Amino acid sequence: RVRVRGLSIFRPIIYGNTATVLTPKEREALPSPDHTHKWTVAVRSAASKDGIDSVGGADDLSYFIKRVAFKLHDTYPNPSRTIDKPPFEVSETGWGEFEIQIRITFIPESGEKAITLYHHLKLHPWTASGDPEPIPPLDVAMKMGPVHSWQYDEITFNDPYQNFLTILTNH
Ligand code: SLL
Repeated sequence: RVRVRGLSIFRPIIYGNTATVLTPKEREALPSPDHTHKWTVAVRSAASKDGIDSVGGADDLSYFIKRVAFKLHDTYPNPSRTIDKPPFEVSETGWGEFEIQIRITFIPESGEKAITLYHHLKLHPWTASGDPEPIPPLDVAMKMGPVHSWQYDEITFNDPYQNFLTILTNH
């Protein structure tokens, strides 16, 4: 296996979450009535045409990502959620914000080590000033609509193996 020395190649991704306040009806239907929000945490291609709402298709990162493991808060059953095919995302309900560990494993051809990202799950609305403010009541937050919290990043591969480089560039 031959490395292409001196070459760097990157792939743009976004990772983060969307969150929505549960309606009273949705809450009644849950086994845990203390849950207030539904949310989705995901790793997606930043190069996809349809952005954060897309799943699969043009957004398919599986040509170089083999697996994404999302480590949730210990209050969740089976907090380690491993996703082996796109969309690389986990949807849950809950009541609180917490740090999610996101471990990305690349295809074996890459010869690359897994990388770990961190995302603070955001449930509550952003404030205009960015200053901490009291969390608005749920009925107010509901009217404000879904909360989005996404980060852009570039996964860079230095001195990639020739065959991995071919996989990346031919996609
Ligand atoms: C907090 N440090 O106290 C955070 C922890 C944990 C949120 C938030 C679990 C739901 C379930 C859930 O929402 N955990 O019981 O399945 O705010």
